[in-house]
Amino acid sequence: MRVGYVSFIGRPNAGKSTLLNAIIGAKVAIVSDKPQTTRNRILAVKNYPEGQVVFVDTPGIHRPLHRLNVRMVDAAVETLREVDVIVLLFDASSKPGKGDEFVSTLLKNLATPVVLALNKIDLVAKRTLLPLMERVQKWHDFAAIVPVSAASGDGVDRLERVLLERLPEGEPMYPDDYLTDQTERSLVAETVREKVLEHTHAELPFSTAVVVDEFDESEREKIVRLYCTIYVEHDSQKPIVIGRGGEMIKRIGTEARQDLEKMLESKVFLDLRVKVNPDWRNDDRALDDIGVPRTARKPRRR
Ligand SMILES: Nc1nc2c(ncn2[C@@H]2O[C@H](COP(=O)(O)OP(=O)(O)OP(=O)(O)O)[C@@H](O)[C@H]2O)c(=O)[nH]1
Ligand SMILES: [Mg+2]
Repeated sequence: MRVGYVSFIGRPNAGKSTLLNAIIGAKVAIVSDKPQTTRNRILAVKNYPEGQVVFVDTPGIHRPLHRLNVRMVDAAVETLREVDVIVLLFDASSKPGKGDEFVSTLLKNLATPVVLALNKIDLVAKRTLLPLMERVQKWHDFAAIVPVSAASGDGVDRLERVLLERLPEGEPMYPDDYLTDQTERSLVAETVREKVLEHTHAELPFSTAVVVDEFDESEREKIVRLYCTIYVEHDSQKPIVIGRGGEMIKRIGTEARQDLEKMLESKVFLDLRVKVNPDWRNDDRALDDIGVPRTARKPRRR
């Protein structure tokens, strides 16, 4: 049996969470077209006839300007030393830039094999792939380069084969019905946040956090009652999330509830409120409450 940890790393928006969901065949990580969507490490397990792979999705690596982002980037960087194979995801429809070079410097001095996944090949002409491969090959001595489309599933099987082959032999670490380390509570908060990300623009997606205040499953067979707070940073952002006549918050609530009813296999009552928590992105206590874990690096004084 091949068994081990495989982490997805890369720039924000490369498609790491989309790839995780595609491989697992379930929505374990939220996805959005805004960068910095994933704020936590997300672990999900897949069993194969020939082994078990523990996939680790990580926040996109970027220049952190808030304590939140320091935690996010550290969470991603810390996984590099803890896994058996690293998948570096690159958005093949974007131009390689300084950020990508920075990410590849993190791979230096690691003995861990790194597989480069060129993602979003559905968006690019085939003839551009070869020159792109030649260019990105210089970043690192990759164990393999695999073009994929996480969105269409193209090439994903092949990537999984390549990863399995590079894992050590061993016995499965998780029971075969284990899916993810994400609690229902965090999946609820993330689902609500996904809808906020989908419907808001500019700074709002970055300054939003969602907390589940109450998860009432006392009548689980009949209905799950969820009470959540959407935090924003400024008074001026509150009316945007609420919308004219409450239109926006209603839409966010309806879409989140529909997803949650499928996920929890139950009828859902979802209560959303919006509160202002100024500068929560730099507030260690607020970050602990939101569930973005502390990392080894000490926060810098600002
Ligand atoms: N066309 C296309 N779009 C994709 C593909 N993979 C991901 N996307 C889109 O790219 C955007 C970012 O996807 P995510 O999976 O959230 O990216 P991520 O790397 O997890 O981003 P962060 O969590 O911010 O680091 C979303 O709009 C996805 O729908 C792909 O293969 N093709
Ligand atoms: Mg993500």
